[in-house]
Amino acid sequence: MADAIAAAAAKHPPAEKVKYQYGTAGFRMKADILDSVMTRCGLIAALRSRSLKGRWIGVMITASHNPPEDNGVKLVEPMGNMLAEDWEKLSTQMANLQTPEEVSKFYHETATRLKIDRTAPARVVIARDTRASGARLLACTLEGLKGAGAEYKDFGFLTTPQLHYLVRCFNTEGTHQEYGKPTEVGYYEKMGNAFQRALKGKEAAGSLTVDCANGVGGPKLTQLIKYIPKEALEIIVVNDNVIKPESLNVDCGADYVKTNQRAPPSSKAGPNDRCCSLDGDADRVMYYFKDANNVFHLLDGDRIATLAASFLGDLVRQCGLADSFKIGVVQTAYANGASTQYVERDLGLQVVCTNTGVKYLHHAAEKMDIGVYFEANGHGTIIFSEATLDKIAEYEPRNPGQAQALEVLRACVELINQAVGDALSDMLLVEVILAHKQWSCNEWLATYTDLPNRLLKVKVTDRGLFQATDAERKLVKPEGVQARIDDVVKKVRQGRSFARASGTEDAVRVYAEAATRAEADDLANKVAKIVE
Ligand code: 16G
Ligand code: ZN
Repeated sequence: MADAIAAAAAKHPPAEKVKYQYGTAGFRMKADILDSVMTRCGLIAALRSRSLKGRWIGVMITASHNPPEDNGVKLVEPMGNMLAEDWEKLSTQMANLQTPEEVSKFYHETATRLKIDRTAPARVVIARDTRASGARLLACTLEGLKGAGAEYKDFGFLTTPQLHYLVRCFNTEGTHQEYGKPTEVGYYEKMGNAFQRALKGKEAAGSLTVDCANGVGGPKLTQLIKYIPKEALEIIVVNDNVIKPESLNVDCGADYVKTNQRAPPSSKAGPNDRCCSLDGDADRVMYYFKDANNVFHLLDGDRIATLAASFLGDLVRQCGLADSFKIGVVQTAYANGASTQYVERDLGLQVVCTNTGVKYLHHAAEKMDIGVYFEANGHGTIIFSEATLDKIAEYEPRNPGQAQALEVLRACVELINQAVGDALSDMLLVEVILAHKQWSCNEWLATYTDLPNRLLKVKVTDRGLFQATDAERKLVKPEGVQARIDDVVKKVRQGRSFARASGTEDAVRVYAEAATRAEADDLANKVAKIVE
């Protein structure tokens, strides 16, 4: 075994002078320096599975919304969650070892230190997005898996959330937590059924145009549509060209729409047409439309969270379950202040703010009975605690009204991908809610008015100097900087601003919001000057 591991590592030496880091979204960089990382991730995935006595671990090869020449890899825990933090560290250490002998030694020493049975089975599910480098990087990963003697199932092309779904299915098969059939078709069947049951005869008003970022979401959505009756919802698929991988995320997709605050230039949508954009691996979704005056409006992650929280709150009340569990909303500092106020004041629900990065939101939501979590950039989902799921499953309605609401609630539980934020699942949930409320995007937008805001990126020599606290809303270092920020914020009506070191780029991000656009811009510029 020792030799097989060293032999696998020997096939792909690490690139010179590159420091690899398992970050908030796994390893992500230019695809041509990733080969060694992939093989080693194969080894780590096998070891992680062995540490859990052969439970299935996921490996997803993707770089999400990054440009076509990038790629990356993330590992998935048995219930479909992101990799545990101590294993992120092990992955980083493994990726930065130089020689094959060091890799083999590290594998065995880690096994010994963590008391992992090296003869335990190792099982891994693997998939990739549509990037041109994917096939090569898959082969590199398989070399690691084979070197470690792991059993694996290669599912070819999948969206990131589909891979998370499969991992959870494999690990819950035959238990009372059974999540679904562990096949790609099983995913579509589950979504399609739940969607129709949740609609309860309601129909979506008008069609939905979905921009798939020329990524894997395109072909997968085309499959999913076969399980959705056209009378219930007509979906128009655009930007689904995966034959030309160099078009991935170029002038389209959720990140383009959010960053540029505009529809993709190729969009042919007319006034009041409901549109949404997925990102390259279909775990983020952004809604948007142009109003009758051709003004563009974005309905981002904050909007999806508030819509879902208000709908679930109503459903739970209609079921007669309002006293049984609490719904909470998890946001980051980037959530628009108006959305926070709407959830707390109008919906009467608790809001928790966490650090940026999906795993932080997910952990906070896990502490709630029903936890709605979304980043403004469109990544998020809703999770139900075990006790909540049991109660919803066992509850006996007392009248026909309760029975009706309960059926919709149970269908929503099925429709929501509780393993991870899933653009396709989130999108169908939004469609269900709009159909029930008989709302267009205009009514959705009218629930509250966003405060004007500005996001700036400030280049700094060392972002490590910027240390934040209080969910990244306050800087503790460099000393004195926060006091100066507080000073300028104080002078602005409805002003709020913070500066935090980016986790993915060498920069500090500055966010500011205020009562007017001019004040928000001015505040952002002033805070940027302070951190420069
Ligand atoms: C990562 C995170 C994303 C977050 C972004 C912030 C995951 C899967 N991805 O892409 O959620 O919004 O980082 O980037 O957690 P920043 O630290 O550069 O602002
Ligand atoms: Zn993504």
